[in-house]
Amino acid sequence: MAVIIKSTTPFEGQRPGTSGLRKKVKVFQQPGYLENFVQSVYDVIGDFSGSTLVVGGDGRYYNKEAIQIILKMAAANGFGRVLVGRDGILSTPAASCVIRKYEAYGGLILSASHNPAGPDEDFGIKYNIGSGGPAPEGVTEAIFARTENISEYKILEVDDIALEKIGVTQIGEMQVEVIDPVTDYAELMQSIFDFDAIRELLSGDFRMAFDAMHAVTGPYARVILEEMLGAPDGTVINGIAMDDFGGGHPDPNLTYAEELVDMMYGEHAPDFGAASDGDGDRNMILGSHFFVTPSDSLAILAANARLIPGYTDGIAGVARSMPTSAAVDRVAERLGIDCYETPTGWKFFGNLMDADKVTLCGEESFGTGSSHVREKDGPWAVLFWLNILAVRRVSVEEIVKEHWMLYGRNYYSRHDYEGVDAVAAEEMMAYLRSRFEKLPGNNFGERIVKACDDFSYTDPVDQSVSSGQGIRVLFEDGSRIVFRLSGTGTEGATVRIYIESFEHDPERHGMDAQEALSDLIEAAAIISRLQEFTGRSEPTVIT
Ligand code: G16
Repeated sequence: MAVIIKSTTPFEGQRPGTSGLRKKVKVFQQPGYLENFVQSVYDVIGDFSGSTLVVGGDGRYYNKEAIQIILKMAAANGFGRVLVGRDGILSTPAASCVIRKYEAYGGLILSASHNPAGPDEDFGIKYNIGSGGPAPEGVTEAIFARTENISEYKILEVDDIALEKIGVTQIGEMQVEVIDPVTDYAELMQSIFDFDAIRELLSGDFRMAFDAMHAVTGPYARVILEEMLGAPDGTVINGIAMDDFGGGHPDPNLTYAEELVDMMYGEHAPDFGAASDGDGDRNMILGSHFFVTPSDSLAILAANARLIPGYTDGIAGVARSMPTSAAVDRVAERLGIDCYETPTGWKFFGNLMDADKVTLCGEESFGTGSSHVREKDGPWAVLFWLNILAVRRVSVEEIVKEHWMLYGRNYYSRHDYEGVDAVAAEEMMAYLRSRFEKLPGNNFGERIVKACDDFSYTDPVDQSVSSGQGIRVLFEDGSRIVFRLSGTGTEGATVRIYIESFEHDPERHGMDAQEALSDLIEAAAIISRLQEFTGRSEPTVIT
């Protein structure tokens, strides 16, 4: 078993985006491409010799091949042990859980999250640090800088390692330990939630459905919901994980989780419906004929946290990404705890959680989580809701409507324009920036623009500054429009427009969000000249 040093030259554009490096599978399959990125990670993360690395992915096409490369390179670079999920599987929150539990040096997670999978689709990789969370910007920037001047990588010349069975294999100086992907995570969930109460709920008339979208949460949901909590067989739909996710788009939203949505709005709709995404970090929550926006869900979890065994002592604080609605801010105010507004992307929550400044955090993009791990966590959010329902014994719709009565309703919607010409999208953003001085004072219908800016964040823990995080148009009545370009797409640009207004009057809580926001939606088109720049008049996805 010899360590081979192969000379290589940099590949262009290996800059990790919002959630690591995401590219088409074909890009990753180029000889040396993955190796360059992995070596760049190993080169900049410090002295890990003899320590433990966690490796796993969402099981998408190219997962297995990538893991073999990563393991052989880990051995050649001096790791002492790698913990890898059986068959190379670990959901993103489970990987975070394993990194923390076994005090690993860090982990490599293979996923392109909710993006479709298959030979012509997407693949991705990201490095998580010892706290279990995504590497902070300083580290991802260092990785990127290294990819630009890398000249060689190290790999152990050895046969592929068997990953189908639990057990330990020695390769070179390193141990490869294959672990059950579900066990540690399920134990953590059991330590947070009242499994007896949920079991009792599920044994009565209450009916639920969980859509795993043929992605990584299938095995997790079957073990936790059906085996441990006694939900009837068949509660988990699309539960067989496939390397192309069944040809679908495993993004749990009203557009892509079609089967679940049809069921929840059908004649015999279950009481509770939930879905998770490709790598298990996102969640969508539905009641019978009722959709809970992710922003409302975060606020409701925060307001009800004391009902959950893991949070009976209360929560330290909350955080949300800037484009997420301010619903949780109102809960924080009432609870007398801090609320932080961060840029988009989970990595910004890590420092706040490590410093015990926040317990719960979330994003409008179907991501919710807490300090139990350092990733957003789909099944955790589902169990949180089930635990609340088991205690309160009212419907999802009643919980949400009561919440609005108490706190007011934040009408909210996100419009995505996918596959837009990248140059046109940048030009539109530049145009918007050029209008910062001119817009304040202008009115759009009843609403008057108060201020415009490009969101900038100073991390309260390490004082690092992240600027250019999204253009905000803030109105005098508290409503707002946010424009940003996605950092996770792999084709062209995705323009995201986030629209929000606040309604205190319960008489006006029953509107459809698109209707309630229609004047702001129109204003967004006028302010950005979206159609002129991009040729688009209708969004690809509305949430
Ligand atoms: C999108 C969402 C973000 C989220 C990110 C990563 O980013 O808008 O809120 O943090 O995906 O999510 P995941 O890890 O589930 O892929 P962007 O940059 O495309 O807007």
